Amino acid sequence: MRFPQHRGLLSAALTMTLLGVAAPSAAGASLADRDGDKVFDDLERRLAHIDDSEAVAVIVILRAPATAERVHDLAVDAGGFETTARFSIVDGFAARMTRAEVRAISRNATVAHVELDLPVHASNNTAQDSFGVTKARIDGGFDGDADGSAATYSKDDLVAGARRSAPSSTSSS
Ligand SMILES: [Ca+2]
Repeated sequence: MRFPQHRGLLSAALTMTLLGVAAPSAAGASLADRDGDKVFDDLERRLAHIDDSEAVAVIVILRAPATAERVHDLAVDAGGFETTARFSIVDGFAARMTRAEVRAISRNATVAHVELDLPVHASNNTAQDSFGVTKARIDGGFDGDADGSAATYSKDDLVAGARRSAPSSTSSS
């Protein structure tokens, strides 16, 4: 499934929530459609610098499920672009489109927006304050201080950690 390798405002937010994926490396102003034409700013910049016949990888987010029939009809209406993946977690699909195809599909009422299809990078840093030792320390107010000096560490201070145990063997030999 190609979904985790794509980015975009909606898809990235959902991906981060479900899979612990961090914000795209190029996050920021690019993940916006400031002129409201349903084509993200970074895609518009890219389209401005390609030939009419060149296709770019895009993600199209729909306002309805990306059924095979719906995506096929959108492709026919917009000029016959190549669809590379359909998504079920979000209503959308990936495709390769020319500038004219992007403009055509963005005018369709079923389309929420069109964005560049670029890589994202996995990270698990954001969960540290929500689970495990850090969460327990925050909720319980534990600072590990047992020697009377919270600003320093000594052999008398307390240390907590988490260890993942190997599954017990079920061998019957
Ligand atoms: Ca735009």
